[in-house]
Amino acid sequence: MAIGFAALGRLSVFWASLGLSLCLLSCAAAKPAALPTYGYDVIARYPHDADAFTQGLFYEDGYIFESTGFWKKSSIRKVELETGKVLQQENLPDELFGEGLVRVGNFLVNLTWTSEIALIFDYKTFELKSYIPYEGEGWGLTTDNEVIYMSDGTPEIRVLSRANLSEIKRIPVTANGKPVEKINELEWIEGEIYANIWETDRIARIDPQTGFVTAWIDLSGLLENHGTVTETSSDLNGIAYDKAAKRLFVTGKYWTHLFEIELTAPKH
Ligand SMILES: [Ca+2]
Repeated sequence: MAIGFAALGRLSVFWASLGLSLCLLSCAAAKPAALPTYGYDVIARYPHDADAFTQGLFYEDGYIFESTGFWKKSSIRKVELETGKVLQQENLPDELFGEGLVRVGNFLVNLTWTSEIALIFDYKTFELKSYIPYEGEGWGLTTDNEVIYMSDGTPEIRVLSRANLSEIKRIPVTANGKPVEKINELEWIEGEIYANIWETDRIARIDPQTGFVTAWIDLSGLLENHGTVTETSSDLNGIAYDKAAKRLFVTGKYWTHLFEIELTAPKH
C-alpha cells in the first residue's frame, strides 16, 4: 500500500516529536545542574576604614588583621572589630603593592601583586623580618594550619608549604567544568575554601580536594543596602572567619563597613 502524503506528514510529525523527546531526556542529562546560590542576612555591621583598599582579611586572637593594597597605600593592620580602629599598622615600601595576608606561627606573610616577593613580618611587632620570592602574581592567601593556599589571578590555587612557601601543587578551580577566573581573597572555613571573585559580588565555595565550586554566595546589594556607597567604594573583597564563635565577616575595597553575615537557604 502506498503511503499518502497525509500519512507521511503524520510520520514526520511523529519522528520530530520523538526526536524532541529524546533531546529532552539526553539534553537535560548533558546540561549540568545549576549550582546552589546562597543569600545572606546581615547580623552586625562595624566601621571599616574607607581609605583601606582591602586585600587580605582574617580574624585571629579577637582582632581583625587586614592588608591593604594600592601604590603608596599598602599596609598591614591589626584592627579592633567593634570600632574599626587601627591598633597597629606597618606601611609597605612605596614601590610595593600589597596583596593577601596570612598568619603562619609567629609571622605574617603578605603577598605583593607583581613584585614576586612575599614579605615576612613578625606577628606581634609587625617588624619586617625577611622576604621570600615566588613566580607570577600574588593575590589572596589563607591557611588550614597544614598548608597555605594562594590565589594568583589565574583559575588555579597554589598550595604552599608553611615552612618556606615552596609550592606543593596547584588546584584547578572549576564551576560546572569551566575554569573560574579572578579568584581573589580567600578564607579557609570548616574544610572549604571561600573565595572572592574579583569584580563580582560573589563568593565561591570551593572543595579543596577537587577544586570544584560547590556553591555560590551572592552578596549583591550588601554595601548599597546596609552600608554607604561612596565615590571610591569598590569591589567586594575580604572574608574572615571567627572559628570559635562561627562568625563570618566580609568587607570590600574602600568600604565604609565590615559586615558579619549569615548565609540563607540556597536557591537552585
Ligand atoms: Ca581571608
